[in-house]
Amino acid sequence: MSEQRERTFVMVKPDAFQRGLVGEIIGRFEDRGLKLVGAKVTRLSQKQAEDHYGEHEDKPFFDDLVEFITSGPVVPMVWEGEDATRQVRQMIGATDPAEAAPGTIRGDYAVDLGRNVVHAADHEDEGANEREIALFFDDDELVEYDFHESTWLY
Ligand code: RTP
Ligand code: MG
Repeated sequence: MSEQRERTFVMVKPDAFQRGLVGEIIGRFEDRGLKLVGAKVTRLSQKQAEDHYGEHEDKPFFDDLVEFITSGPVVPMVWEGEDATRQVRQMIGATDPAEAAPGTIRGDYAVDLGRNVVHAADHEDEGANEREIALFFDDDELVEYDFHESTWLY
């Protein structure tokens, strides 16, 4: 993995399973040309959810957020690419889907602030990727591979 090729943490949320949007959401990142290096289907424990969203523990919406994210399956994933964290945040759109631009994942598939179909690590929080990836994956669950012989495909 070259220095510029970041790994970023992304997670399909339970509402996407309810609405049959799991493949659609994963496909957005694949279509963009990012490289999938880790993924699983799982359901978060209360503790995992509280750790994952620990930065929000004092917010009034924390209990609802934990209840929602533990309400069904999720797909934690790791995507790799140049400037991947910032690119992915742009692709998912604003936190409130009502504010998210059409063309973004939330802007195209969601309307409710509490059910915004996908999570991504915050590109303004430097430790976010490392912390979130470690919460969901062991090192040997992330796969290193090349796309063909190309210098521009990851
Ligand atoms: P996420 O962490 O899930 O990717 O979302 P985000 O970075 O865009 O937004 P963040 O500020 O981290 O908030 C986490 C999730 O909490 C819910 N939320 N509710 N009621 C409210 O004011 C409120 N604010 C945030 C959202 O579902 C958001 O995705
Ligand atoms: Mg966040």
